[in-house]
Amino acid sequence: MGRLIAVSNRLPTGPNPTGGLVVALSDVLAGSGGLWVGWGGDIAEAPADRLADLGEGPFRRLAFDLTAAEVEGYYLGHANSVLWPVLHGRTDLMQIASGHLMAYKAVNGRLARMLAALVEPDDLLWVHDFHLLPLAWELRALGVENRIGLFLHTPFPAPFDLAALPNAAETCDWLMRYDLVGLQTAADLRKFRAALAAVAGADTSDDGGLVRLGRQTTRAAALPIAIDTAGFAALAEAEFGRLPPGVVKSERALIIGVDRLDYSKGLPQRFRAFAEFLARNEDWHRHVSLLQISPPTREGVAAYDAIREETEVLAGRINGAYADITWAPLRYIHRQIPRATLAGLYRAARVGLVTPLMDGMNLVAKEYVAAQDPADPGVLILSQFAGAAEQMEDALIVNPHDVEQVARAIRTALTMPPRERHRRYERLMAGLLAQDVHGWSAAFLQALGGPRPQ
Ligand code: GDG
Repeated sequence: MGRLIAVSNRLPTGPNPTGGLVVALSDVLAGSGGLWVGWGGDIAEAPADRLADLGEGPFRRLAFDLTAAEVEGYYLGHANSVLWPVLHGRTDLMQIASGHLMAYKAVNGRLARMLAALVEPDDLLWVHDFHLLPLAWELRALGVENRIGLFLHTPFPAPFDLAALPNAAETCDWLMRYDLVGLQTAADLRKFRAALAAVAGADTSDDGGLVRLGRQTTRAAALPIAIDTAGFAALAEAEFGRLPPGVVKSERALIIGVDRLDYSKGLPQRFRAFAEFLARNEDWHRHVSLLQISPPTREGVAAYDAIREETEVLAGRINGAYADITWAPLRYIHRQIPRATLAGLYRAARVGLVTPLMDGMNLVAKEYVAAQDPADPGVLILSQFAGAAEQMEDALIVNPHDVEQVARAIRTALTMPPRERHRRYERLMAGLLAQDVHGWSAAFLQALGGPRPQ
């Protein structure tokens, strides 16, 4: 194999970038002399046709810039105001603008030209996520014949939702130019095949995963992303002891929620379920608190301003109704906290509350379990609509729309006997150890490097 070239919207930044994806790809990138290409986060005056070499680190990083207009059209516009809602079944939130679609294509076209200039014949290209759907199409147009794989971190939509895109058939055509399209779950794979057949008339009769459309053939596979289980467990164990005094109070049970502030994560429904739990369980007043950590994301997109408003109003209302002079039932943090602190907090929490309305995988569910103390593990409550639910059947699986059911699950989790907590934790943890992020990246690269789909 030649070099691995990873391409994503955002380049991992900082002196010591963390996160499972970076951990997983670091070894392969370093071992193959490979590189990672992405937006460095800078805003340029004019579209630049050159990548900046950020040099040092575990692997080589090459950054491109975006202009303010490109951030508006490509990133906040077509990617986050059209594709993200469609991929999450929220076509009602789409903000279609032809100028945004043009900017999306222009950025992908420019990135393809910069990549084509540095690709060598044996390199493997691994493209990440919905920001870069046209990249393989653009690269093929420039004569790049290398293996190119896409991993889609989001769910894949039903045919009906995909059809709501302003360019549904073109989007299918883009996907067909990849040698491999990796999806999070078996359910997403089924929807991918159904949508390509319904929207573009693709032939999906092959049961080996090949999809054919005109002269193009691609391979689609369910390759669920995972975490660096052992590394995260060790981090949580070390950091639990470093939590500031007062975070863990022996008389008070902690419930934790961690989600970018996104409408797909179901925060209003979660807060309503917690309020329902408080209303029905007076014996738990003063003995439980929900810590919700929700760093800001995609600010400036109207739907994100709206979810922030709704979440803050609900949080204020719950504390107004239930708090007393020594206890607030809900602590809501709208800032990013350090990853190490997060790991310690997961371990301190009796309950992990992960209730998205729609989620590609949801790594928080996996991190919460990996962080638990094996001698006294907490309980995961998990939405049936998170991709993670396909693998994590030993969580308390809930319908996030059903606030009464989630309220009951909170009580079940808080009162679960130790034997059952251990049984569920051990099965979940065995799954996370057997399928970690190193296995995931190896599986993707093996599928990408295997026989070319014909
Ligand atoms: C997309 C898909 C898919 C969160 N708050 C803080 C913080 N985080 C970290 C978590 C976790 C990550 O961010 C979030 O990952 P998720 O998987 O939960 O969700 P998305 O951001 O929506 O990710 C998703 C994922 O891609 C991978 O394929 O699972 O479905 O939507 O690692 O720990 N980290 C720090 N401070 C915070 O305040 N340091």
